[in-house]
Amino acid sequence: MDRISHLTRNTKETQISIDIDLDGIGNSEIDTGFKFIDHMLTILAKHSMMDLKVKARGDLTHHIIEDIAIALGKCIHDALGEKIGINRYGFSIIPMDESLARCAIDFSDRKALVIDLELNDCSIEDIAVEDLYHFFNSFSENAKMNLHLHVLYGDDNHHKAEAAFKALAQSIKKAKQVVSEDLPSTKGVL
Ligand SMILES: [Mn+2]
Repeated sequence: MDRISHLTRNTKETQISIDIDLDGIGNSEIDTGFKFIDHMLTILAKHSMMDLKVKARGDLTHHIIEDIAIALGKCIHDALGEKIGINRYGFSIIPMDESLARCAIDFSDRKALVIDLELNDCSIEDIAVEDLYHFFNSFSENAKMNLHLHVLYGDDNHHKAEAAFKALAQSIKKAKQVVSEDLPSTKGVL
């Protein structure tokens, strides 16, 4: 069965359209109006081997980034379906030059977020650091996943964020992989 999902989300604040194929080859078409988010979502697709199309417009930066994260999280949750046979867990430690990020995830159907990206400026490129934190909060909530994401060290904020997205991508790549015919839960439901 194809693990694909599409979501169009139109509110008075934003217009978001997302197409995802969990079993893709890392292709992406990303147009959010924010170059740094485009860069990060392109990285997310490439290093998780998901095909991803995102088109987003809206009124305020905070609204647009939040609603992209909501829609993207929902799409991943939807595309995972019953989660039969998936690894469920994924983890990675990824360098980006002098920065190092560590990520561990569980597609548990429950949201938990523990995050510290060690970002010490108010902004990275064309977005606010708080919008980036808000992205991971809304994403983990709507994907219904445990997300533990930490930058262990680094100097450059762009590198730190990029390492974090690459670590998340590598973790998703492992967690979504189908490795058996059984549901990976002693409870019998995910
Ligand atoms: Mn970069």
